[in-house]
Amino acid sequence: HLKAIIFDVDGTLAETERDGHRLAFNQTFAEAGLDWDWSIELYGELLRVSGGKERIDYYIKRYHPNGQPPNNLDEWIAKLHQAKTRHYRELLAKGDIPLRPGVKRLITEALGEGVRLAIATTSAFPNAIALLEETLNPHWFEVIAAGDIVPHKKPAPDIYNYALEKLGLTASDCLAIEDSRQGLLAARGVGLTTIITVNNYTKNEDFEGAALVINHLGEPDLSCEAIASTALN
Ligand code: XBP
Ligand code: MG
Repeated sequence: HLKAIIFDVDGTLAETERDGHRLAFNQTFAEAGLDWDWSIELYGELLRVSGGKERIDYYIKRYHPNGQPPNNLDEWIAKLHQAKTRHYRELLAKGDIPLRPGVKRLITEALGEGVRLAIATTSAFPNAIALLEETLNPHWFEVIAAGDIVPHKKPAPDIYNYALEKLGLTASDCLAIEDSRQGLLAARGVGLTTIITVNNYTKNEDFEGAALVINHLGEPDLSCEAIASTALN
């Protein structure tokens, strides 16, 4: 019997990466006078590092290894990342980043059936909240586990551990919905049955261990009950 669904945010609830996070990073770089510009293609590689601050750090070390790093690199990155969060929220407020197909239907149905909802994301907390405010309702989610609330980001299982603990449930009562291999590894790391909805950035990844891999949740016969029975059996 399914008690809760734990949703990833980026790439799962909405296609936030290419025209959301990526653009916000680029706007931030331009504003800071940096000539860094993350193309759609390069961003695909950078997405392998989850977490915005971690991604910037990786990019600097990989693509500008001979640059003059500021005295306190971590602090400098954290400041840059704060500006990025501001830009990202401004992009979201324009309403150009809609939910993926079937997301709202599944969530509404789950709520109607008393299935509890939670979020487990690598993204910064203000970003997750902003997306939920724009598209759904943050209050529908009992637990919003995000960003730096745990020390290790996906593919580490920490964020899912945290969410399960806060829900007071064990993995066998719940289902995770993810879009990436990083997310799958994190969810499987705590033993969660996981459904993958792929997107352009993740469609060629290895999803070994997923209970179900689909294009999106918009199939009419993918009711909450059907999903639960496919995945939990
Ligand atoms: C999302 C991420 C995040 C976002 C950027 O991964 O990797 O880093 O790209 O968000 P997932 P922040 O969908 O697996 O949670 O800049 O706020 O970190
Ligand atoms: Mg994701």
